[in-house]
Amino acid sequence: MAENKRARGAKVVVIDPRRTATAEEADLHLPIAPGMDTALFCGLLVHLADLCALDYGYIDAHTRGFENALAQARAIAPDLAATARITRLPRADVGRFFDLFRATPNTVTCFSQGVNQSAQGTDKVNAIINCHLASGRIGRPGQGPFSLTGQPNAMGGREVGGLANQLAAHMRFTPADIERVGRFWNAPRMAAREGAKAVQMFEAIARGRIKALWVMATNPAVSLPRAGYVREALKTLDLFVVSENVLCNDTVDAGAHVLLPAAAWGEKDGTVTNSERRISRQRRFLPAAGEAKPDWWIVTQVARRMGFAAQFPYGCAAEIFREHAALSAFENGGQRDFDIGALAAISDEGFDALDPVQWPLRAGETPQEKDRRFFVDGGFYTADRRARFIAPDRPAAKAPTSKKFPFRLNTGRVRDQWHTMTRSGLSARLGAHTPEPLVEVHPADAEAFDLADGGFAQVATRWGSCVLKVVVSERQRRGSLFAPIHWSAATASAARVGDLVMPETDRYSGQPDAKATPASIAPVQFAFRGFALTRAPMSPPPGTWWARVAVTRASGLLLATNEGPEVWRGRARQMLGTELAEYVDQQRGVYRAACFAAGELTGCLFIGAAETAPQWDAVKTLFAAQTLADDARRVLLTGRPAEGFFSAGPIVCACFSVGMATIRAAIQAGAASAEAIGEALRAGTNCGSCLPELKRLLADTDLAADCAATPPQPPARVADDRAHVPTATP
Ligand SMILES: Nc1nc2c(c(=O)[nH]1)N[C@H]1C(S)=C(S)[C@@H](COP(=O)(O)OP(=O)(O)OC[C@H]3O[C@@H](n4cnc5c(=O)[nH]c(N)nc54)[C@H](O)[C@@H]3O)O[C@H]1N2
Ligand SMILES: Nc1nc2c(c(=O)[nH]1)N[C@H]1C(S)=C(S)[C@@H](COP(=O)(O)OP(=O)(O)OC[C@H]3O[C@@H](n4cnc5c(=O)[nH]c(N)nc54)[C@H](O)[C@@H]3O)O[C@H]1N2
Ligand SMILES: [Mo]
Repeated sequence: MAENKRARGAKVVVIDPRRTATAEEADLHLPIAPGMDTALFCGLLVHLADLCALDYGYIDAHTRGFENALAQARAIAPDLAATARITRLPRADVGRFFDLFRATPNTVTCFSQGVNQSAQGTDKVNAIINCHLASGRIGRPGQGPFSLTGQPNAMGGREVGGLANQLAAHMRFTPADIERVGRFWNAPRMAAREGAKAVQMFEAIARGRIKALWVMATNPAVSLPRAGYVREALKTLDLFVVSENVLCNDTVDAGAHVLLPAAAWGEKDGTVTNSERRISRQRRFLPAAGEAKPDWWIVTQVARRMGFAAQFPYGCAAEIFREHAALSAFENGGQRDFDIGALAAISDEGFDALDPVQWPLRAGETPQEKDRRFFVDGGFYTADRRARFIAPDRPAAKAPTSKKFPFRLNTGRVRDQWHTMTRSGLSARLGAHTPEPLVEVHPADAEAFDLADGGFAQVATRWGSCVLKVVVSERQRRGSLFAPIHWSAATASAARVGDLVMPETDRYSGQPDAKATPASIAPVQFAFRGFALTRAPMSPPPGTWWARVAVTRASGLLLATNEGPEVWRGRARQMLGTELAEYVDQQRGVYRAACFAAGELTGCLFIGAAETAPQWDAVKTLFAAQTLADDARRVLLTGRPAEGFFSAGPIVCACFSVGMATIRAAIQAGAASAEAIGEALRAGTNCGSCLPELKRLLADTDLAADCAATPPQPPARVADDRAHVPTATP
């Protein structure tokens, strides 16, 4: 997207209550009031209608229900002023967005969880699709509504029917489809209706309606709303099976009776499908660890032992794929979009060599490029082949804020972690960017609620509470809080944000509203801060705030505590080992200890007054070394980098492990643009996701340079994540 903007002048509009890194790259950012997207797109539809910018040819030929949808849009957002008022956006910005959309036929509306994860998610999506249908901007290159599915294989999951409200191969719970799938599989006891969706399912477990559960490749004790309730529900099951890559996570720890070791993505064979319907082979590149087996193999074995050996004869992924392809084509006749019948007889060798292919790929047809584009000439997958305009409901928050819970808690992702961190949390490089669980607060709210940047706060909702590090940021909306979803009981003392999220769901999709729970926030004081580093993961001391961080060749704990140096001194031997070097300064509340074994640093513990919290960047680099030179050992307990050695600071570019201090130094040495930083340090030249941060650093450094007369000395040497230790100090 950034390249399209740079090379061809594409305009990017970001609609997000927060000014995200994506928004910083945009031509226009609309910090919409939470949940009000339906109003914005209703306003847009009205605007397009009033300025005669609709494609009535397309509407008449290929759709139904337009008049009704437009009337409802008018009722919700009659004009620009009303749209601006409901969405709480500046009128001029709404006007600019409407004009841009109207004047740009090649418009794609990409949306993900800010739209979907909402009690009005389906309405929001329909309001967006209505604008594209009404302007005929659908299916042509560069035009269309585009749901960015989040999981790498979210589309593949839908193709195989991995949802409570679908059968396999895009068939539904209609009598004809149930009968068809049953006949194909010779399955006399087909499920006759939709199953419970995720949130409902755990309610059914809590009520004792579901007695056995097999959790595969998801960590619901962390990621579902009201995660504490989910955990309790899991404990009531008669049979609770988990297939996992990892030995423990919050779901396993909730009391799994059976834990099946599953191979991870790089350890198994299969296919994945991306958002443009392109199926790619996923090929194994690592041997499976220990006794781990692919999920398909595990399912096959269980089925055989339940007496279904004849129905589960599979010996490899290709065999399953052929059956999947055959079902997609079974009695299809062009009625169902998902059809890969052309692959139903693919050989094992053909499957192994399969290049990425886009569906539909019907048997006996040579697809033309135009067949690969849906909906340009209608042909929707409804009985009359016409698309339906759906009139949305008036948007309204499902749960009101109150005196007790005056904020809206918005939740989501950070750049360098994946969901519940069971995999990404193991990477030292990724852990360096955002090491602690946090909550973002607008400066005005921070002031009103006595919250300090870098301090701590308790965020509470009707459902639970967390203690998070406070990040005060202009990029946050007033009245909203934002907390990332990644931490769990496995990685932090009190940061499982799923515990806070309300169980309200969209009434059609069942998607939980994870972005708008009423919440409160209050400061939490810790007199002391610190960290511990050990070679093997240690169990955190009770009663302390902690967050676990992967560090090169070590396991890190960031600590915040009201227990003073004396208490920590008493604990150090137990935490680290017996051969300790210590440094104590009672007056200043400082305790530092380092443990060595055979010249190698094996553990350290730093505690200090919160105001002068010890920083671990320098110590971390020393820790990455095999052995420490004498001078490094001497300076270790000072917590400062050894002379001639320089800590790169918090990592900004994760691809090349380039730290903030290194980047600032390069800027001061003359790098005046993100490109120049890239040339000097490679930062930002691979995945590019740190480019917004580089630009922010450039802007900050300009400001600082205006204020400071003498710039700090550039470093003599630059460290990276991979253990540069001052053994050869110049
Ligand atoms: N690094 C990283 N990348 C990931 C993932 C990960 O865990 N880590 N997960 C993947 C998965 S499975 C998914 S589903 C995707 C999700 O991708 P996104 O949907 O981009 O991720 P979220 O962080 O949930 O961000 C949603 C955004 O919606 C905004 N928002 C909140 N409420 C509203 C609202 O009412 N209206 C609008 N317009 N915006 C709102 C939030 O402020 C937030 O910035 O990410 C995928 N990519
Ligand atoms: N508050 C809030 N909650 C959210 C969201 C939000 O934005 N806000 N986002 C929601 C979204 S969009 C998503 S996608 C979910 C994600 O939530 P989850 O799916 O629960 O999170 P993951 O950490 O991806 O969990 C995957 C688990 O499967 C394991 N695993 C990985 N690969 C395999 C495999 O091949 N086989 C097996 N058997 N196991 C494997 C991993 O170790 C991990 O424990 O969170 C949802 N929850
Ligand atoms: Mo997702």
